[in-house]
Amino acid sequence: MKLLSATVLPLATLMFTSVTAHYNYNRFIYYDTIHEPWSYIRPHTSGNNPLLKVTHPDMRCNTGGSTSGPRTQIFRLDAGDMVGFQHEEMVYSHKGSVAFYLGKPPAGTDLKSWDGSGANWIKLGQDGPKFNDLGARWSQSYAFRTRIPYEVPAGQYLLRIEQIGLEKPYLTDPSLIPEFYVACAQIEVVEGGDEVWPSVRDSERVVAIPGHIEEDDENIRADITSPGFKSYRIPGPECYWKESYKYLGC
Ligand SMILES: [Cu+2]
Repeated sequence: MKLLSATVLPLATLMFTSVTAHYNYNRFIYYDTIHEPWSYIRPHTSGNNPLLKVTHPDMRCNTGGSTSGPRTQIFRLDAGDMVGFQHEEMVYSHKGSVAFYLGKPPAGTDLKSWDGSGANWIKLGQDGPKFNDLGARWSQSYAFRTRIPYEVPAGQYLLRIEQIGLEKPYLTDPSLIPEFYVACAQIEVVEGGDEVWPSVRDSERVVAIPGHIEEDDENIRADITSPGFKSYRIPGPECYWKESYKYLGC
């Protein structure tokens, strides 16, 4: 039956390519609008290749992303708005957690020229596995979304996605770590919330990148196919804003 094979074939292709192909979150999402590649997202030179070293400065905004701010536009939005990142490959993301971070340039540095350094990052939201009797279930998609919490004060920020591929060769070669897929959008929160940006006194939840995840964190080497895989802590700090705790997976 033609109808049946036409329905099944793309799915089979999808399942095959999802084992091998990598991807690249280069489209910024605002509600239902999926922008052109690299609009509002700092260009990087990694292509579809993941980052493999959690302690490398490229973890901030990917390779080249610390200096590509001046040629990237800033997207204006309000606290409470829905945003996200999408990639263009015909594959789902690898199984693994996803987290959204917000970074604020230090005083005296404008957003476009900030390289992402310093303890100026907080986690906004995250998504990890749900466990039931059959094991772990992961959200796998082309796109991940989050809400800008209502507390976020007006100002300019880097919005960063960090999706971790946990299916990879660290299980046979412990010197390797999983695949990190990272991108930064430049945003300005116009109508912001009442709270202030966290001070360094909140240091446990205000982090530098790299530094937000330890190299020996067991959660970046979890054996997710093992029958003993029954719990998981999404790497990185706790989410910062209370709004995040309510419904952004924190
Ligand atoms: Cu991969």
